[in-house]
Order: sequence, then structure tokens, then C-alpha cells
Amino acid sequence: MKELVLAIDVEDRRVALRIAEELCDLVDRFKVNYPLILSSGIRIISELSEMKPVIADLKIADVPHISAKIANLAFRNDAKAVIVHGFAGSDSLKAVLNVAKMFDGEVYVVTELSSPGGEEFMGKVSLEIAKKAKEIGCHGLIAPATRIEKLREIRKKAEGMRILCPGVGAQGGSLEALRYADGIIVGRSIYEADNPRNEAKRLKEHVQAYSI
Ligand code: OMP
Repeated sequence: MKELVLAIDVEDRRVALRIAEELCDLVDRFKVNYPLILSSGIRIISELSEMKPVIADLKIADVPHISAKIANLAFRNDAKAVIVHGFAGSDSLKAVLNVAKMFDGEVYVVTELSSPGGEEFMGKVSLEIAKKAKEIGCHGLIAPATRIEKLREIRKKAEGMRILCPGVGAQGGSLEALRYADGIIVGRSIYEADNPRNEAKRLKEHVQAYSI
């Protein structure tokens, strides 16, 4: 089944919990990033995971022993998945994957960022990153909904892996990403909408339609 992942990128614990409570029946997973973790503390992952599985988007990109420690902290605090930067290289990916295995967790690898700058450097190596992440045994990839043609190429390299696509909505990305991806990651266009529930429902319907 394809999924709708809600990116809760607010900087206030109570606001985050309110958004999560309001929308948890309409989304499949939550994703938290630095704005929320740095403002609320890492325990926010555990709090949110009482409602839905949480992806800890720490975009880990350090030397292997530090990457492993960061991943360990996320999983110890009940994250079900972490996001890692592929450009950090095979040794870092392997170090994080080893930690994930101890917790039965998943590792998603960023190929190229969905923002325009993602093309500048990462765009040149994103297909290699996808290939390497698959070889190493990572569970999934993060690929841009803002560049469908590139996403299609990444899909070809990623047989058997889940692909989650950010960029739909506020970044101008297209729901057509769902043709190639297993899910979309959406933040602002849901939590900043006049009616977040209606927007989440609308997106969920698209996700379900592409799941058939
Ligand atoms: P919105 O643009 O508000 O929908 O948020 C997108 C979310 O996806 C944010 O949490 C970003 O950190 C994340 N994201 C991207 O926007 N682009 C990427 O290439 C990768 C990610 C990510 O790894 O989740």
C-alpha cells in the first residue's frame, strides 16, 4: 500500500501534538525533523509514536561512528525509521543499517534533495546513491516529487525498495510522483492549510487511488 507521511515541522511540542492528534487517522506515519526535535527534545519521537510510527529525519551525514550514535538515539527513542544522507558514503550507511537491525528499524537514504539546490551537486550522483543504498540493503529512498523524470530513473535503480517523495504541494511537486513512489511526504500544505483535515483527506484519496 502507498502511504501519506505527515511532516510535522513545527517548533512547538504542544502544537505538534495537536496536529498529530487532529490528523493521525488520516495519515500513515509521522516524520519529525530538526525544527521539532531541537525545540522539543528527542522524547517527542516517543510521544508521537503512541499515535503513529515515526520517521526520524535527522538526515544523518557524518563519519560512521557518529552516524551510528545518532541513529541509536533516534531508535532508542522509538523511531521506526531514520533518514540518512547517501552522499555520506557506504561506510556511514552500513553503520546506520547495523544499528537499525538491532532495533528492527528501517533506513531511508536521501538521493537528491527536492529543492532546486538538490540538482546542483547531488543530482549528479543520485542514481549511484540509489544503486549503492540498494546493494547495502537499505530499506528505502527519499527522492524528489519535484523532478518526476529523475524520480522515474531512481525508481529503476531501486527494485524492491520503498521510495518516499517529499516536495508535493508547497515545493511545487506533483502527485504524479505516486506513479513511481510508495508514498509522499507532505508538511506545510497540510499543517498550514485553512482546513488541515480536508487537505489530508484529499491527499489520502490520491494516495489510495494510486495504490489500486
Ligand atoms: P513541505 O515542503 O512543507 O511539504 O515539507 C517537506 C518535508 O520533507 C520537510 O520535512 C523536509 O525536510 C523533507 N524533505 C524535503 O523536503 N526534501 C527532500 O529532498 C528530503 C526531505 C526528507 O528527507 O524528508
